[in-house]
Amino acid sequence: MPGQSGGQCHTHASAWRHMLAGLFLGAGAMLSYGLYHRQQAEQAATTVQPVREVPTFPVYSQEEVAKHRTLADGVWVTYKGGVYDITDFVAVHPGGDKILLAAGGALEPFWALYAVHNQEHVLEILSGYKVGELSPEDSAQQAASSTDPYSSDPPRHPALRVNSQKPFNAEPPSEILSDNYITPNAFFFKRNHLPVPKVDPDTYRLEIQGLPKGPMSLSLAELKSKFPKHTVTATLQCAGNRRSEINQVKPVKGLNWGIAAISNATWAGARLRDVLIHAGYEPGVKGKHVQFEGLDRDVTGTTYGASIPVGKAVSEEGDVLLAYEMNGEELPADHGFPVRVVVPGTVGARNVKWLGKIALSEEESSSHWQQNDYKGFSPSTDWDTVDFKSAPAIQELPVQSAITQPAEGSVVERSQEEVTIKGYAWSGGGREVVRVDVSLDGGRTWHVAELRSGEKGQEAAASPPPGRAWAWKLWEVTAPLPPAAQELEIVCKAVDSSYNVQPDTVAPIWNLRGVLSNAWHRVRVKVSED
Ligand SMILES: Nc1nc2c(c(=O)[nH]1)N[C@H]1C(S)=C(S)[C@@H](COP(=O)(O)O)O[C@H]1N2
Ligand SMILES: [Mo]
Repeated sequence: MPGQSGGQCHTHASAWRHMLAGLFLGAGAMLSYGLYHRQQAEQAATTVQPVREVPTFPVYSQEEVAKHRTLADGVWVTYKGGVYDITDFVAVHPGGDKILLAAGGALEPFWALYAVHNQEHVLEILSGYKVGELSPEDSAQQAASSTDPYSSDPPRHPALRVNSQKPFNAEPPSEILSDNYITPNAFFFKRNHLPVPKVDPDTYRLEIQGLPKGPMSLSLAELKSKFPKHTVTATLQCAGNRRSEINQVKPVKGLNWGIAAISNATWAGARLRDVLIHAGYEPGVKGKHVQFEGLDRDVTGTTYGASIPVGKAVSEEGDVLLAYEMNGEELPADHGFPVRVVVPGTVGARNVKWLGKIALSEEESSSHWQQNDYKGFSPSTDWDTVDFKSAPAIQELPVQSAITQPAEGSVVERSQEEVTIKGYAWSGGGREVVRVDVSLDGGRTWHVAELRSGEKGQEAAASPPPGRAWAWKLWEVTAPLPPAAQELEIVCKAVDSSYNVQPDTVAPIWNLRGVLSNAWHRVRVKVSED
């Protein structure tokens, strides 16, 4: 299994289930192995430290631990001064063989990267494999050297709702989301699979491969000076936006995003098309996909990666950018400094941050996130039957809308006589949202909302060119309170320029990864009689 990043914590979760099953199946063998080890440990304990109290463990030096790096020699690891023989655990480790990377040394640096391990039941499992104590000198030295790979992550705004601290994943409170047509950088949702890499803009090079003019690279200064600066306002949405609603139907793996894993920014940079042409691209050049690699890496050195169809990459109307600015500022660290790909109309996952490499290829990116994640499946597909090869990678996203105000569970005063509803609407592939319908009675009757494409009072004069509506619309409607209602079920649904509509309920679009969640958004509020 490739990189176990935060994004795959989900993968871990089910893997844990598989592992537990494995534990049961292998319980007999393991139990006897465990007993054998305990005897060994006890024998060793008596030789090293002839004391009566149990349990005592023998003391090992780091050098001794380091001799156990293979299944043949036994796989030992240390954690907080304890020594563990996890030879038998390797086969059932949810993250597979990667556990061997820690063999002969400390778990801390790995667990720091994959925070999914920091749970009580994981420690419990580990404690069953304890065979010794690490010598105090080696233990102290380890504590000093095991650094947190997330320690150089940038500071973040305290208003963000954090879904995961390491790697950092957060969304703005939904009320804030619709306050601005252009989401301020600090509030723009953040979705990182790995630690934020530190990139020196002076030595940065963008590698370009698979094009007629041969492998080449560009410095940041060249990217800025050799190619015209192009500006695009585009909404970015994570495939997992609104996963929490999918979770309510039946739990899935993944970050429990609310409705705000979506934001809108004005990006500026070089057009990917111009850079590809600079590298020799012309019609007829072989290659179906443009692959991207990030500079963020997991412990094995595997980088984040994704790809898009070449047609999107080279199209003049595709507006794909190698962006170095976000809302008039240099790209913030969390959003890909110094350069990220912005693929308007396409799922967040393909908008690769901290861009290190571009390659034209006959194949899609081989990365985990292109091959085994970010795909949609039938509600009947589960983790035992799923075949990731059977579904295409998500690229253009479906039509979406959600209510940002009022909040779920809030109270509307009867004496106000009316209620104002606000939200956002967007569709993938450059399809413009042409209408948003809002209901106060669960979808029996509807009001048509007013749409806007700019900050209040400074709306865009003209619609975007057909097929290039990359930015969301904010919408608002004020409707009379239904006379007798004590509770309102507020619903919104959007229609795009292809007359695509949102499904009315979540259950029929449930999928095991909880992606593509775009059912009618529903918010319940109480009407108070004052
Ligand atoms: N290099 C790199 N690029 C990445 C990611 C990542 O973890 N590493 N996450 C992807 C995902 S899944 C999303 S939704 C968007 C989020 O972009 P943002 O953090 O700027 O909102 O970045 C994408 N690009
Ligand atoms: Mo995402």
